[in-house]
Amino acid sequence: MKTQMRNLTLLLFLLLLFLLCSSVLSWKKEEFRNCNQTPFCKRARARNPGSCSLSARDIRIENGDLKAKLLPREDHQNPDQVHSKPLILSLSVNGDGILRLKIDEDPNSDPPKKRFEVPDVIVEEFDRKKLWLQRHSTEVDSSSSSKSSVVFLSDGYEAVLRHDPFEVYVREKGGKRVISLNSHGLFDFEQLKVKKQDDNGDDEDWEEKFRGHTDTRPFGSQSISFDVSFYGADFVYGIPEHATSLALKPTRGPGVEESEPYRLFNLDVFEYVHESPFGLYGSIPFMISHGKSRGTSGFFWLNSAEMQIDVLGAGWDAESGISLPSSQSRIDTFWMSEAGVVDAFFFIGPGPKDVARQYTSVTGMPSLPQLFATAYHQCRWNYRDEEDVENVDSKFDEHDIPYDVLWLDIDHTDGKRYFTWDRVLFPHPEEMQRKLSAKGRHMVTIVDPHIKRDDSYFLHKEASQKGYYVKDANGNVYDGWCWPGSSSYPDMLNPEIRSWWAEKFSFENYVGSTPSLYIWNDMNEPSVFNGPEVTMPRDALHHGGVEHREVHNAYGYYFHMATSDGLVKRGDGNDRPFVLSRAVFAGSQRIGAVWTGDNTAEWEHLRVSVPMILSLGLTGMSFSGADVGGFFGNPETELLVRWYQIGAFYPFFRAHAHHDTKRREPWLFGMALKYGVGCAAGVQLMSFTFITQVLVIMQNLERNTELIRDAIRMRYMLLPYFYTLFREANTTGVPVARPLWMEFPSDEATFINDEAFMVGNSLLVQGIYSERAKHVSVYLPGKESWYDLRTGAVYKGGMTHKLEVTEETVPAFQRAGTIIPRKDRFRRSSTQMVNDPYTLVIALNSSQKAEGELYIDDGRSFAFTKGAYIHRRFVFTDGKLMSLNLATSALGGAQFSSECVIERIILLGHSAVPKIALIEPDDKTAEIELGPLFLKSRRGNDFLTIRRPNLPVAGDWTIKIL
Ligand code: NBV
Repeated sequence: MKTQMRNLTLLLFLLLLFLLCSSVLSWKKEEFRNCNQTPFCKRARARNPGSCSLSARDIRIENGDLKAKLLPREDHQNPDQVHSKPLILSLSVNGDGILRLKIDEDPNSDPPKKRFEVPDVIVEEFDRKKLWLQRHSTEVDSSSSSKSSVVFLSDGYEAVLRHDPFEVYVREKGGKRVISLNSHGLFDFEQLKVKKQDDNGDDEDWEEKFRGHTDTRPFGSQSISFDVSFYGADFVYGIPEHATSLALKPTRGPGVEESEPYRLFNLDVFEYVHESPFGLYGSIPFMISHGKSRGTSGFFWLNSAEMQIDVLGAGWDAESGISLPSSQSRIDTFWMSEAGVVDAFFFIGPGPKDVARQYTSVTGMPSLPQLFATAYHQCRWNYRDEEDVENVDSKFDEHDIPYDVLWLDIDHTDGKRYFTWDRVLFPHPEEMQRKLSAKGRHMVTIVDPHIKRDDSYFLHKEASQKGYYVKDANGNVYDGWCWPGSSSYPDMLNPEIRSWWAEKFSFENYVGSTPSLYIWNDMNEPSVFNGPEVTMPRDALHHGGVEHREVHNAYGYYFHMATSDGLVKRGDGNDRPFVLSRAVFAGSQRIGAVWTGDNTAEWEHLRVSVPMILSLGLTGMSFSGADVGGFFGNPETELLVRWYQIGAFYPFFRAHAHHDTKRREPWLFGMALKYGVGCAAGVQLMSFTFITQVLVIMQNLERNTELIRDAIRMRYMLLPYFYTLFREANTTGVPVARPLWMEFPSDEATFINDEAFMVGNSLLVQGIYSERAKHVSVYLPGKESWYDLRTGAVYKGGMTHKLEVTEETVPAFQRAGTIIPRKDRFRRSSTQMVNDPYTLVIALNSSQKAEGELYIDDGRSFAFTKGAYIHRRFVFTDGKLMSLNLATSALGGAQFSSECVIERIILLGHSAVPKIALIEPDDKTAEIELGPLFLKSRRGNDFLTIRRPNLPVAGDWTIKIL
């Protein structure tokens, strides 16, 4: 009996421990609407192909655009009895082959209000590149006798407006189609209306309820939807933010398991799942198609209302009777939005990098971050107090681990009143920042958009007095619930309010801030705990009578913008801002960085982080990362180490954790993490196995720290390469982290690969996404070889290699034919490495050639925009390496100089064993020896190393290998 009791108690105890230990992670699906619960989505999905009866009429060139009226066909037949209000269509053409299509209500037909067009996204230069169309030609399709108007788009392309039924498409001159809109006749545009007394229209038009929230619609339903087809396409990508694969899976069609459409609606989704089309924190309505036969094209719809997008599986339209005039492979998509106008851009590519350039020529280039921001960030919710900060900071030094930024989450404030400090925990914020700054380190504090409704809080007082808050549907200040309790939200759509907000970051206004302090914007979807779907009601009102539904997806963008402007304005205005934002929209790349929000410490979340970052990069947001280690839950040691190893290659590299998790700074995770929250320890308490395991773990502790240190150091070594890539993104729109197909566009084997990615054009990184993996398959594209980044071992390109997994690193390879600049000395922070010498790693291809670039500037100010930078191209050919100038002097003549030298050149794949290197123009020599790839390499081959050539990094020189 006694034994039974004991067993039972033990069982209960184990059960209790299990419940405590297993983090019951749950995504509260029912809090969010699905398409069926979203009237505009449900209606649109129910429509049949061919249901659009609009045709184009009154076609003319006006102000350099092709204009037309869209009217239902029956109105054309009885022009005397026109009963519909027309829509106005305009097509304009911009340099670089970009077609812009706008469709809106006719201002002459007295719409009850102007529909919302998203301001401040399209960059000014874009409008200046408009081509003024002079004429259009008309052609008649012999089979259907339908007429079309054709305009010039670029040398090889034309834009076509078919009249009846109306359709817009881009084609190669006289030939194959590239992208089309309304080819399936799914276009629909609900015009604004005002409720009349006797209106017996659908109730849903005027009011809708969801989980106890009522959404009033004073102008009725105002949605827009249409189909878009991509020709010669094998896959479509983009439209972040979703936790899903890079190549977007069909959401409906024959043989497709019908799913929700990809939703674009900025939401704070608690504990999101790793494979779902549901909308997360950011929305970028830009889709890219890619295929072997045609290459790449893109479609961007500038619209900030909720959007839902279906990717239609082949054959979805089989019964429609519509056949498109193309034998090419095609992907059809269906776009639905709750409000706004049609303001759409067609990008012709034809290469992936062309599309990146074309999209960023509309929405702006990614800004160039400060150098420190490209290094490693240490974050946690929360570093408790100044002592904690000091302790964490000094431990990094003690363990010889570099880091650049220490982050403070919401609890550093006085009761979640942003721009304040909890003076008990943080009595000396300036001194704390100065201490970090003395080591070249920085601090980031969080500033969220919910303002505590506390009359003694200066920010609330001012915002209320000035009437700067978003209003509810009745015109009263909107009051929602968030961290500080009852809160209101500044109306960031209003430029005046943005500028007021920006002032709050001046050193005088933000008491306790110093020049080394930067900002983190969280919860800016905006997140409202008691709002519908955890956000602001759609009928809330913004500046100019704009309903929240119209601007929702851009609220966070404007908040991010105002914060970033604030950092630019403070001080001398010459310090590049750094603001991390959770919510993003098209154009956010100009403002700052993004991270993928509250992920979980699970292998599948590590896996999905890669396609999420790649999708963001494809749509402009190059500076993106995921919380290393996973925000929720406690990662096992192995997962944490692997996460660091891949995180070191994310463009934005930050470790972060929820306050309920065990501390996991690089030096102290071992035992604690291995045993979760002490569960196993509890069960095995004092047992022999437990004690031996503790001893093993103690040894591992050191090893684990070493592995993380190595991963972080790898990032620091590669900082010159990363910074060069950030500059490339800043001038071309091509992201730092790229899908393989961006570098190998005709290699089909790369099209759905989202487990590996390219960092720039020279590095391929493959993640390890499972526990205790012994082997990993790595596909290395192209005809040339690849060199293992650590060992220099050579692998053939164009095939999949089954490799043994090592604990030291995730597989990473340098592509033959490239040159990577590195800095090999380890310091406390990137700032302290500024004057350190460079190493060049030259990976020769089969023709014994290689090329690479290095970009350097002051890493801090805007002087680079006036030409103060060094930009070199290194070319290795015919046995000599040349350094050529790439900097243009046209920018305004500002200078940047550097005394840094190249102290080591490592040659991989050289076919001979030369002894000496001759440097021109000085006629000096340098020795060539066999040396390791890394100074502290414990193993590996020896490679040709030119020692101490000490070549000026800024100069022109040639070095011959004899
Ligand atoms: O500010 C607290 C957290 C933050 O640490 C995290 O990174 C954000 O994504 N924040 C969300 C709010 C609470 C999340 C449960």
